[in-house]
Formats: sequence, structure tokens, C-alpha cells
Amino acid sequence: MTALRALLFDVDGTLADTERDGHRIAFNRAFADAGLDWVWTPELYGELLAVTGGKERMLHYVARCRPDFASRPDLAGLVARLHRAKTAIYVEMLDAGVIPLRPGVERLLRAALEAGYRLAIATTTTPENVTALLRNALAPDAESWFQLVAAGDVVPRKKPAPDIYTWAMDRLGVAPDECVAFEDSRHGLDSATGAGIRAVVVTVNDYTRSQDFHGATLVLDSLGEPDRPAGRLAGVVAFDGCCTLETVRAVHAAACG
Ligand code: XBP
Ligand code: MG
Repeated sequence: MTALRALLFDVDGTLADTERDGHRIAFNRAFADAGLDWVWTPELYGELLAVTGGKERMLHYVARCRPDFASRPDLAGLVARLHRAKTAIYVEMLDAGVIPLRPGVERLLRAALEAGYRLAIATTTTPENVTALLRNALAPDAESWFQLVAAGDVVPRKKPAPDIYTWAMDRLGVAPDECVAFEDSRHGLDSATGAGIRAVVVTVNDYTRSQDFHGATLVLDSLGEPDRPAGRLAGVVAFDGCCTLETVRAVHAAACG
């Protein structure tokens, strides 16, 4: 059997519930600061999450809901400016400590680090957002826990394309069957499996709970803590309420043989 060498983590929705009360709020503030009447409600935002990447999501919103902006010759420039403003606002929010990690994330990361596994991030979001979340919600030095932060525009095609996982594994020097990926969404699952990773743990959240996770090795409602056990929604791997390294090794063994 191939040995497990690396754990690859998505960020938004997986490490933390960042979307509804983080990214969405930052987008809305950036829109208001720019004098725009664009307002993304929690419901609308759930629909817009069909498109990953903040700039891509704004362009999708304009195409779908704002025909009055669609033909503006400076639309790309406007979106780029809004996205820079939104990133600054979002990082400020993280620096203020408004977004905690999801249950079990810190416990599992610390255990994996201690056991000598390689850790990496594979995300669609902007790199500054990742480092701000790690230093504020995990530990001041938490970026150094990860051998690699693969994020944002380093690849031209965002999730559900496999590119970010392929890019990350190339740089880590690991093969798909040496990895377990952690995701929260169908797009993320498709990205990981599209890159050849067969072992995927999905932890659903309110925006993704009803998605189809066919193809995931284990689907949970969180990674769980001893005093806050998680529920298993799908998967054949034994699970007692807490996703431990033993669980992760079982996921790897079940998927990769
Ligand atoms: C995350 C995203 C990102 C964030 C916003 O998806 O889709 O677009 O919502 O980040 P995933 P930016 O969890 O699948 O990586 O505004 O920095 O793009
Ligand atoms: Mg995600």
C-alpha cells in the first residue's frame, strides 16, 4: 500500500466558516464604500458560491443580476479595485478575530504536524486571506506549519478545476495516492478528485450540506472534538465522532488501498 505523506486542506468552509459572515460581509462593505447599491444577502450569496473566486463571483453577479453594469467598458478594472478593497476589509476582520476555526481543525493539524505529515493548503481564495486566518485563528506562527500555501491566482483555472491540487502536489513532490484532501463543497471535491486524489474527507457546512458528495471517502458535519462529536453523513470508514489521524489513515487506506 502507498504510504500517506501529505494532508491537503481547503480553507473557506473547511478550516473555518468564512463565507456568510466573513467574505460576504467584506464584499458588501467594499460595494458600499464604492457607492454601489450591490447587496449580497445570505441567500443570494449561497447561489453565487456556485462560482469560486471573488473576482469571478462579482463578474458572475453582474452577468446574472446587474445588466446595467455588464456593458461598462471599465468593468474588469472596477472588479479588480473592488476585490482589492474587499481583501483589505476581510483581512481586517480576521485580524479582529471574528472568524474562529471549525471544531477539530486545530486538534487534527497539531496531531498531523507532530506525526511528521506534510501539510499544505489548496484554496481558491487570495493568499493574504489564508495567512491572516492562520495567524489569527490558529497560531501566530501557523503559516510555518504548512509546507505550501497554494492559493488564488497561481493557477488560471479555479476549483472545480483540478489545477490548484495538481500545482500543490507538484511542488510538494507527492503523488495523488499519497494524499488525503479535506474539503467542504462539491466544487472542492471535484477539484481534488480531478487531480487524482481518491481519499477525500468532506466536512459539510450550512451552504454545502445539501450537495451531492458522491465520490468522497468520508462525509462528516465537522471534524469533531471529544466534547463536540461530529456526525458521519456518508462513508464506509469507522468513525466515533472525532476525526483523528487514525481516521485519516483509514480514509487513505480505504481509498488508495
Ligand atoms: C473559496 C472561494 C473564494 C472565497 C473568496 O472557495 O470561492 O472565492 O469565497 O475569496 P474554496 P477571494 O473554499 O473552494 O477554495 O475573494 O479571495 O477570491
Ligand atoms: Mg471550500
